[in-house]
Amino acid sequence: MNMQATAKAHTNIALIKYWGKRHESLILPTNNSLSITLDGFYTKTTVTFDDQLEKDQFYLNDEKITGQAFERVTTFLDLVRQLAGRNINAKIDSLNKVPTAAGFASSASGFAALAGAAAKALNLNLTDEELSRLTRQGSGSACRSIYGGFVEWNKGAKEDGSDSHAVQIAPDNHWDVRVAAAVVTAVEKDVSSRDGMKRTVDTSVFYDGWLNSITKDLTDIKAGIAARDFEKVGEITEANCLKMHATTLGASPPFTYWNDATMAVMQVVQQLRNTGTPAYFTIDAGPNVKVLYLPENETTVLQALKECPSVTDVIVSRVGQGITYQ
Ligand code: 2P0
Repeated sequence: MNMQATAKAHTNIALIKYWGKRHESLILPTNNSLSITLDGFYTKTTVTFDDQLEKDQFYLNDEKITGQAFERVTTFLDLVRQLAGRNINAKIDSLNKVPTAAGFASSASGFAALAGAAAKALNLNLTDEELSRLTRQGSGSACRSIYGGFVEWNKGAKEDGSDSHAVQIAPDNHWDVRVAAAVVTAVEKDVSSRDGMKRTVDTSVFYDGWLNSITKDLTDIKAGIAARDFEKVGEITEANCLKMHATTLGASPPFTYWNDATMAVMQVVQQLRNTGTPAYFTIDAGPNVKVLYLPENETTVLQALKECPSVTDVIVSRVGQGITYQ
């Protein structure tokens, strides 16, 4: 017997960051987060369940993957098999159109596409909400990539995680904001986001301050998105990013994802604002900077970023769609 499905999911950029878990293996977050799904970067995955296979096989961009990355994928598939009540191995073929050098977590689009394809291949008929909840257990930020547009991940309150999933707050055609990824380095980060957020939760003297600021940031940014108020959304996005990164400096041992190139791009964005161009930055668990701007300022923003000596590449994304199947 041979059951196959293909799904495509885009990556996302958080405006209000997910930064910390209250449960490690269920991947339950300490705070709600809010993201934009991006059209530029995606993972397309075909999952083929085949009772002739002795174990799972995982190919990423035609390369056979073993070790920790394989284990994470096969452990996640176990969850899907359990839901379907099937004990059958699978071949996973993933095509990743996410330039890891651009600092976008491929785990978001990767686990969303994997969850969607695996669930469909096993005829689970999940709603988007059920799929988001399942996807969350592969990688937290991936639960937001099930939906297009502007997306909030509700942290939920239940111990079993049944109320922790993403919801769409506005569709992709609600507002044409753009995100430019300014690539500053291709060097692998030395603290993974998973380890970084754990160290922060466990030790940062600033973590309570971070958590206490989330409710207001979320309320305000959702009002800003509804009203398409770019300056409001940009200011909250940038401040939320700075607060998240401040928590790493208060951890023990302290760490930062920034380098001098990161700071140089932050200054370019500040300079753009000083000269009348609204643009705001956000940064994830790595040194690259993503810049939010409006279409009418695209030429000015891209030129300023490209002129920055620390920037090696600039990649533009628009607001993207949720998961699709082929
Ligand atoms: C986010 N990040 O909201 C935040 C901001 C990084 C900084 O979600 O452990 O790969 O698989 O749940 O989702 C990156 O963490 O972590 C992340 P796991 P994930 O986008």
